[in-house]
Amino acid sequence: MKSQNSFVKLAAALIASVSLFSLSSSFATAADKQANPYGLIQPNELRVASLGDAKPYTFTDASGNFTGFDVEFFTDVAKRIGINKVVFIGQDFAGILPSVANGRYDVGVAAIGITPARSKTVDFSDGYLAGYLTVLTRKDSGVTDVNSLAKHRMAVVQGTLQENYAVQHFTQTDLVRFPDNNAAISALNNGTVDADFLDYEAAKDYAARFNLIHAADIPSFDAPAGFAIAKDKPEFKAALNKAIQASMQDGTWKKLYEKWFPGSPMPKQYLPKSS
Ligand code: SNW
Repeated sequence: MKSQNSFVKLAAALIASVSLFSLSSSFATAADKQANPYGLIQPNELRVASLGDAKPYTFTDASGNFTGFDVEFFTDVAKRIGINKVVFIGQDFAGILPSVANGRYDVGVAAIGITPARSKTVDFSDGYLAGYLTVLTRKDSGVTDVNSLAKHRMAVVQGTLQENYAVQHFTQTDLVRFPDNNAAISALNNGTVDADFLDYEAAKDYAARFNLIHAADIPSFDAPAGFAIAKDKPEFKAALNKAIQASMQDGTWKKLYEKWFPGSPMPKQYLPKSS
């Protein structure tokens, strides 16, 4: 009898302590949620994987600060969700999505096209840019359009939609893979390759700087750029989307677009509904 009694007491004590423990841990998660509702690495800061050489989307200026359309637009979006500290860190493009997926960064911002394949690794915000992929070339290269690309060497940055597209559509072209835009454009300028396949606005910038020409502009509207975040962060994703829509509706997106992409056609879906 006695031993049964103490067993009951022990069991009761155990149950009490377990439920106390789970109570306190559910308090802790509720408090965490309040202090860090979006599940960020640091609650009041956004750590952003980006690119230092994708002007005018994202690049570093003469003093090493990140700037460009994506940088200013994301900084505006961050402010709208109450975060003023946004830290951009330059990566190779191919490293961005894996490191966002494994939690080294809160978000990836670099004109990253939303595709079903990439959506297996990360989640994306709503789209905020839709444009073209450009084959850029020298005037003396012999490349004048997509048909004359055969037998020529063309640069692509590893992991980009351009690499994918070229593998599928330019099967007679010798692809030369580079880690970043700087290396790819140097190869074009020094004659190691005859073309460089990159985003339209970056191509436009290089064309003006180095006297290069667009041999082809290929629509990529089915893969609009979005902000990449780790999977299973519905609160973070919803907050980003709400802020993106607010920035588009009050004309901020439009103002930044005109600043960074002067003369480029503006996708209507991102303009204020009233206009
Ligand atoms: O798919 C396009 C989109 O329509 C818009 O023009 C912005 O660029 C894209 O997202 C394609 N960007 C490439 C990619 O996602 C390369 C990104 C980069 O070089 N930073 O692979």
